[in-house]
Amino acid sequence: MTSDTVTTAARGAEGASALFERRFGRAPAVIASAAARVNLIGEHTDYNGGEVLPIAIARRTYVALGTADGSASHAVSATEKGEGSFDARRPARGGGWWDYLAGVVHELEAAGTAVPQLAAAVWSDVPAGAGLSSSAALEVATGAAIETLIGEGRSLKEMALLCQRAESQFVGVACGIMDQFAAALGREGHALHVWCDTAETEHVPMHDAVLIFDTAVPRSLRGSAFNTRRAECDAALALLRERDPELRTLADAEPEFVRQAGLPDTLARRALHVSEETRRVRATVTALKAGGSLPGPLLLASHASLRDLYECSSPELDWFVERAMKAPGVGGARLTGAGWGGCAIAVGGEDALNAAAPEIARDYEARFGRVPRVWLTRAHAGGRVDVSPTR
Ligand code: NG1
Repeated sequence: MTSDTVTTAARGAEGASALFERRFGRAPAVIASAAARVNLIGEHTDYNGGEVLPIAIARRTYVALGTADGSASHAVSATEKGEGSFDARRPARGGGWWDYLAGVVHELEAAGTAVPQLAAAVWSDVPAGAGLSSSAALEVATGAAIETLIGEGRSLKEMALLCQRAESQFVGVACGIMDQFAAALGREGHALHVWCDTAETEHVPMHDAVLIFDTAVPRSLRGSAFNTRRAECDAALALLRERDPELRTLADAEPEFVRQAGLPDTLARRALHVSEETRRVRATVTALKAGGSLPGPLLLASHASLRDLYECSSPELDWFVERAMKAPGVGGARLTGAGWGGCAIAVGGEDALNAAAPEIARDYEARFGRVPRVWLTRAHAGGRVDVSPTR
């Protein structure tokens, strides 16, 4: 993995720089990058004030940047079609991939930072739509590049918070803070423990290899079902507050309190998942801090809860978890991300995962007629500046 990562880093910065030169006829002033992420445990807890434990992975998005003359900013991408343009003074949503860049500029302007017109070139090896948060990687890389260009001294954490506002308010995807935090604050050899209610974070040693398995099932239900779950969680919290007006978040509710609250069945199941999943994050963090590996049983319990209580799994994701657990040396597996298709993970020894991956992929294709995508990763660095301006 290490040599792969080095190659990717060199290719990414060079790719962004070469694209910039081709389009704009000069070298970029700055290049910054941010990572894709995968969540180890803590699913559907971020928007309920709970805890999450993602890692940044060895797939990255690079943004090469300079200032532009004239009254418009321009953006090109090595992977996305179409050239974007927007006015950095008054960015408006256009429906294109460059909305993520325009959104970051919009939030910077809203925070009182005057952003000059920009020229931007994007290079990425993060697959879009696979549940690896390609949008957060693009936002954070953009934010880090602009910050380096204009030098207002914002930290990566402040930038991640600003990027989350860009995604939820400008682009209009009501996400929590997990994705941008992982893309920005991930650290090699560590998972990122995030308290989503206070935005506090800590790095927890995590040296396990993680197999990411993309079921290649389009997440067509995801948007509407995700919103339904959010509404159910809000409704459950409102009812629990009738019994305990002091209850701050759904994640704060103890499992026993949820069980005895007499909530309507569906709301009780959603609330119990959020409550227990947050406590599974804490138990996982404790195990990692004690020098252990990711505890397989907790990952399996998380999956069972997502399947039975939160009802966001799919036949393909359930099949993967069951099949992965039959492979020698695999210690745990679960769906990751919102569910309803998308990705799952398995953990265990690197050799075991390497041996299991092609066999599982072959069986999956035979069973479902879809070709999965599979990556083996470890915890990598989040946001960083790859090339700074020479002042
Ligand atoms: P995915 O499905 O990986 O995009 C979504 C949310 C996360 C979190 C998880 C569920 C977006 C952009 N991201 O992740 O914030 O809520 O679901 O744990 O909606």
